[in-house]
Amino acid sequence: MGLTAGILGLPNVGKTTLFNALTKLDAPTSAFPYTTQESNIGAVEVPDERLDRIVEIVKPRNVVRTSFQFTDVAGLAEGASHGEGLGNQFLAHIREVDAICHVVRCFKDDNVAHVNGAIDPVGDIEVVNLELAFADLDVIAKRIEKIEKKAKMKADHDSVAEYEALTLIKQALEDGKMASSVKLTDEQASLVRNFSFLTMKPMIYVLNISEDDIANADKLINEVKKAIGEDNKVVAISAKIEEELSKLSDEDKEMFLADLGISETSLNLLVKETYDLLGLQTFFTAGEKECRSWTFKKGMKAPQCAGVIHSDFERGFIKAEIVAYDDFIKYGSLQKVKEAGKFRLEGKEYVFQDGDMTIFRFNL
Ligand SMILES: Nc1nc2c(ncn2[C@@H]2O[C@H](COP(=O)(O)OP(=O)(O)O)[C@@H](O)[C@H]2O)c(=O)[nH]1
Ligand SMILES: [Mg+2]
Repeated sequence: MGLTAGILGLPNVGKTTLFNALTKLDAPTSAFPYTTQESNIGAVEVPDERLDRIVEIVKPRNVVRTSFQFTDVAGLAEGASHGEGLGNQFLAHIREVDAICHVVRCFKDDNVAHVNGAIDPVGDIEVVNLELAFADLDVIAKRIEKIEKKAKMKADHDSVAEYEALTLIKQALEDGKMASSVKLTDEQASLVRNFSFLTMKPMIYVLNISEDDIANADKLINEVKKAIGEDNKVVAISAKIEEELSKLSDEDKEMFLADLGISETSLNLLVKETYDLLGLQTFFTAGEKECRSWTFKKGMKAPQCAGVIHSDFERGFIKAEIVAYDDFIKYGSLQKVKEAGKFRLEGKEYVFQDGDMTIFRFNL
């Protein structure tokens, strides 16, 4: 699918630690700022209990889980928009990501330097978001300079509409809001899309908490939401624990989680939320040879979804045989679903739904 979620935040907040936990890779972390000079990129498997249930029923010889990409973006600092830290290079990397996991340091550790001296999650969030806003304002100022004259003379429709959109976004940013809060018409949105505004990207806040605070996670989340707005997505995670967990076998991990009295790690929750933030959904193929989850973008039609598996499937697409996941579980086998009349044959215009189980019919 080519979409990537960027991990972003001040230095030494645990971004690379989180990246390692997510990808099970081993990128270097350190107690000193700016260790990550080059962005780390890795794939993350999407946990899905539905696939687990399908596997229990079908008992295939092989199981493959879909994945998507995370990027651990190198070095943001206060002043990045003026060239501090890795400066502009950093901002260019952020422009390329499709959603942002904004990591915020909540853990205390005297051995790990805090760039601003003290633990202050809400203050840090403001610092980072302000840098993103400055970068966007910079882009807007340059563009407005170029098109203002044309727009004011009402020379052509597009520049008038673009000017209006940019002015709206500029105003929001100057009021301390994100570009994503601005309601644009479809036309305006498409005119400003190419600027890839940083504050327009969907964002989830990841509070990196101490092990001792796991029990208090909800309280912390609520405090942060109260300060930055209730409609923001916020999760709490202990990156360090998650990194340790990611190195355990599934069996040991389950025991560890049982000890903590939880069934799912917050890491899984973060992966699912980010997947959703990117507008991604899942369909399944379920054969005796292999059961597999596949990723598609919300709104994709049947031939495009076939193309996710293989470009030949898209080119030669005829029909998609579809069974909804809930029906499959309810009736217990494909045969019984068919007998109950819940099996569908869909054509080119069918918009795939999250959880569809499918077999593509194609002709080459
Ligand atoms: N105590 C504690 N240390 C952490 C945690 N997460 C990261 N660290 C440590 O903080 C330092 C910076 O982490 P790193 O992932 O490199 O931060 P980055 O600069 O944001 O990529 C490393 O020494 C990590 O081991 C945590 O949850 N608790
Ligand atoms: Mg790092």
